[in-house]
Amino acid sequence: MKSEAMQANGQNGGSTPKLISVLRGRPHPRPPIWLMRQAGRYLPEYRELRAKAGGFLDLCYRPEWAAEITLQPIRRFGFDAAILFADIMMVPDALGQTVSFEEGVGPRLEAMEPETLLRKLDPSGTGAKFGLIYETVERVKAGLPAETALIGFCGAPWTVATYMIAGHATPDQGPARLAAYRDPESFARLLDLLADVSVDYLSGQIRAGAQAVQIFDSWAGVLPEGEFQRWVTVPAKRMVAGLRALHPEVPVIGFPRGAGVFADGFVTETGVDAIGCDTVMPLAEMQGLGKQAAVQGNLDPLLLVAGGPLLESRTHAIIEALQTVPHIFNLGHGILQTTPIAHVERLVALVR
Ligand code: 1CP
Repeated sequence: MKSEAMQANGQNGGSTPKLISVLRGRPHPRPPIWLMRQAGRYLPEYRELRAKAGGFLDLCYRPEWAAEITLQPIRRFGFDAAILFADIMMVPDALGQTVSFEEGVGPRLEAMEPETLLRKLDPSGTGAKFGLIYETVERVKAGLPAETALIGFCGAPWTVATYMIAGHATPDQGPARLAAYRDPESFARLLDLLADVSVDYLSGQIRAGAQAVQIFDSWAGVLPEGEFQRWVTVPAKRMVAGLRALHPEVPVIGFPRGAGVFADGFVTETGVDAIGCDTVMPLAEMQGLGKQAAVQGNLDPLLLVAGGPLLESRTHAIIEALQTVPHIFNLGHGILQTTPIAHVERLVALVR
């Protein structure tokens, strides 16, 4: 499957995957499809490997396992893109904050105020852990068909900071919002640090073979106007500029979940190549955004669990509405653990 040329230039031997050409602004009659969180617990082959690993972090830091998990949904469904198997918590973990994963719940971090984090974090010590992730990317790349794009990713500074400050997810991310109101200067310095480390991390993923990158801002939607600008748009702009300077050819997908009416300004100001759209974004809005950037989303993950005629009609509606703009078929948020595999198979068949 791997060719010399593909290894040598990281461009799949000259043939551009459909997903990459859409990210560069070319609409396609049958949109490329991948699903956020496409590797994971809804797959029996994931659960099997997961049971063998000591913990979730062990899985992320074992390149041969992480690469295998990244490839599992590609083998099963033939998606147009693979996304690196890792987590947005790699960055705080590599910076030296204590991170663990609670079974069936999610990340647990040692909660700290921004000022304490700035004193304790060590950006010079990330190399060893990031190196393991880059090795995963190299392994995936070597096992991926030329037509399948490889997407690298990281969390956006705001979303990562919400976990670093509260120690876990809270319904409205109150602890981070409060910290930002109380000490905006320290908060800004923390986000700048996260943005710069994340650019370095994504750049390493790109050098290892990632052909596009996605920045997950899962908690963008809890911020008022001024704060959205300062903590979501400004850091994304800084990251896009940093990445462009290093890798001008590599498309950047922004995913400011819950951006709503701020989505348009986000695209214009950050210069992202594509915007991920959540489940509540109207298709008419996506059509408008699609004049400036590629659009990705926004099927409701619960509708994929339900399946049936509504899944079929909604899938057709999304594809039809976005036919004339560069569009990547995806969910509006990560796939749910209870999703029947047959529904994913049906979705891929419908889109194709
Ligand atoms: O126990 C397990 O097996 C772990 C479940 C799991 C998985 C499969 C977690 C814990 N993370 C992941 C992988 C992961 N996380 C990927 C892999 C690639 C793929 O898409 O296949 C990606 C892209 C992420 C990104 C991620 N992690 C986000 C952003 C996207 C989103 O869903 O909003 C967030 C917020 C996280 C934190 C996280 N990690 C894991 C969980 C359960 C959570 C969310 C918990 C919460 O709501 O706070």
